[in-house]
This record gives sequence, structure tokens and C-alpha cells, in this order.
Amino acid sequence: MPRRALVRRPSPRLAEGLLTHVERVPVDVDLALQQWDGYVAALQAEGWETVEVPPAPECPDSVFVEDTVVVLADLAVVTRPGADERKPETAGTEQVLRELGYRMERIEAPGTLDGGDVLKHDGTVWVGLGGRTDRSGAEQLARHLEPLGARVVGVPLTKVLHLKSAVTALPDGTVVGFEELVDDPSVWTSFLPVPEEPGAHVVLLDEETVLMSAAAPATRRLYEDRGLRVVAVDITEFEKLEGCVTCLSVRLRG
Ligand code: CIR
Repeated sequence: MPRRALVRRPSPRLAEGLLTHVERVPVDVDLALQQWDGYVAALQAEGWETVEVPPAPECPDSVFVEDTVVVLADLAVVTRPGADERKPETAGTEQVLRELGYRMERIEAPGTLDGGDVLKHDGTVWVGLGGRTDRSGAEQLARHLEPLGARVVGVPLTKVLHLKSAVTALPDGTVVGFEELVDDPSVWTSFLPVPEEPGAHVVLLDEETVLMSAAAPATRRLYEDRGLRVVAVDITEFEKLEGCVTCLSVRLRG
């Protein structure tokens, strides 16, 4: 089965992206475009076919395509993003996944859910309940995913934008997080604190390889000491907008 990833070219208005937990720092849009090319090239070099969602130039945050959909097996649940500015972003993602043959469901109003709040590993789906995802959104997601055998667990989120800004999972299921930003690490039996905030964000490329930000060298060494191969990319311009490696793509596993 091909391993595909959805990506979406940054908007020329990227620098106007939303900010919630960090101060605005000027974004270099040309550099962001170069970094996005580097991110896409890194996925491709690791054997992932990338599929571009049609750009949404009028939506500054549209590059963060992960927030627009949750995909499990043959089902794509189109989200209803918590920020009104981001709600128009879902149409393009829905169109592409429909063309790829996915079954479609949708988070309906008044519920909200951002894909960045959804961490999946081995049949469990943790959903961060914070500024962007509410209980109705999480309940709707559970109704769509539970028939596929998933166990959906809501977790509190107050310190960061999205659940996956706080924690992600390594290939062996160890949940990694920058502890200061995790509301309740005891949710996970195997929680590993990492020394740098961007180190908490990994994209699983295969069973032994993770993609992560170049801004977390000490965490990179920690992962390498655990036997993982690490691909690191510069994404400084997206980090200024509370983005991370996870939110720049949607991985479709065949
Ligand atoms: C936002 O506030 O929605 C964007 N500036 C950042 C979204 C990052 N997405 C993610 O972590 N999944």
C-alpha cells in the first residue's frame, strides 16, 4: 500500500496566522516556503508520496492541514475547526480525500474539533479538550471512530494550543511530552518527559524513524539513544505561529 501524506502550500498571508499562547514574532514568508519545501522533500525522501490539498491563499493558517481532518482506516472525519477564521479550510481537504476514495463523516455544529487535538496510537485515540476542541466535537469523533474499534479518551488541555503541541507518541507507544505544558501526564502509563518543547512533536515515518524539528537537539539525542533514526527539519517560521511538524501534514497509511 502506498504511504501518502496530505500537505498544503502556505498562504501568502501566513504571517497573519492566529496566535494564542505565544507573542507575535515577524514571520519570514519566503523562508517559510523554503522550510515547507524541505519538509515535503523529507517526507518524500522517506518513501511518502505527498498529495497537495489545493491551496487556500485567503486562509493564513491553511498550511496546518492536520487540523482539518482525522483519518482512521478508510474513514475521513472532516473537522469543524474551533477558530472561525479556520473553518473555510476544510472544504479543500474534504474534496481531496473524497477523490482518494475515503468514506466521509463530518463534525457538525455546534461541536468543534481540530485535528491537532487528536493523538492516535494502536487503537486508542486521545482527544485534547481545550481552546479548539469541545466535548461535543470529541463525542462526535468517538461516535465515528468507535465502530472501527477505536477507544476514544478525552484529556484536559489548558497550557498549549493543541494536544499534539504537548504530547505525541513514539513508534513503541511511549508518549513523549514537555512536562511543563502537559496538564496530566498520568493519563499515559508510559510517559517520557523530554528536555525541549519542540522535541515533544514527532511524526512517525516508519517503525524506527521519526521526523522532528531541528530546534530540539537534546531530545534528538535522547531518541537516537533509544535506537530511533531521526530526520530533523527546520520549521522555525511555523513554530512562530504555534505550528509543529505534526500539523504540516496528514499521514494516510494506505
Ligand atoms: C492556529 O492557531 O490555529 C495556528 N496558528 C497553528 C495551528 C497549529 N496546528 C497544530 O498544532 N495542529
